[in-house]
Amino acid sequence: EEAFEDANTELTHLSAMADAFEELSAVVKSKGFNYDLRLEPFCNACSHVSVLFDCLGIAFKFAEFEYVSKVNDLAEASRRHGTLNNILDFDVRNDSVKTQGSLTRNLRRVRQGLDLIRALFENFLSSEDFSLKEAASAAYTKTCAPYHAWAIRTAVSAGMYALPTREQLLLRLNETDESAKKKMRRYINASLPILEYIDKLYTSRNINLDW
Ligand code: 1PZ
Repeated sequence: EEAFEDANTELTHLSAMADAFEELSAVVKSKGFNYDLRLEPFCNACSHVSVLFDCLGIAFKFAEFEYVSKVNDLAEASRRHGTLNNILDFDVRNDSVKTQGSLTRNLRRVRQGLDLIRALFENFLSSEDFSLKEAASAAYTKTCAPYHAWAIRTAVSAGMYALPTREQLLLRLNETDESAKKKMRRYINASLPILEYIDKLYTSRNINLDW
């Protein structure tokens, strides 16, 4: 009997991702928005997202490369800068907040990636009639497309046709519909305070979020 119960709570990539964001979220929630969050635990949580890319197939290799290299840049900067606040202070001082490749800009993009996944999971949960392609397209349109160049948007919408089906995704994640939904819900709830925390880093310095 116990073995059957264990099968339900089996540690999958999706549980590891939910765990990582819940841990980070607990810190932000307990210490408040003035807390000086360190880059290292933040980047560790962000790196868990990469497992999703493995389920998407070749069409999203460029998205994976984009996302992973930005997370790696931030992780590499953690020695020099320590915290998220410090990278914003650094770029404000150097007038490089929105400069391509700057840490503050990379953090903005990674945040948009985390929001994309949140929106995708929301769509996934909202209706079983939503195909993965529809759920992902709607999430992308809302969270990232407004900030991406035309060529990128075009490539992404072409790539959407190559996404697996809902069933294929669940199989690759080693989840059932039920187990995946629970973990997606956990990620959604955990990511919200983190997204808000990141936004406040910008707005508290009078940097708008329209980019
Ligand atoms: C099951 C999940 C299916 C979801 C599929 C959604 C795929 C979205 C793909 C987005 C591709 C973005 C490609 C490149 C974008 C770059 O132009 C920007 C701007 O970079 P900059 O000019 O500042 O250097 N880069 C980014 O926005 C980086 C991160 C975007 C990738 C987010 C993906 C999130 C994870 C998707 C789920 C696995």
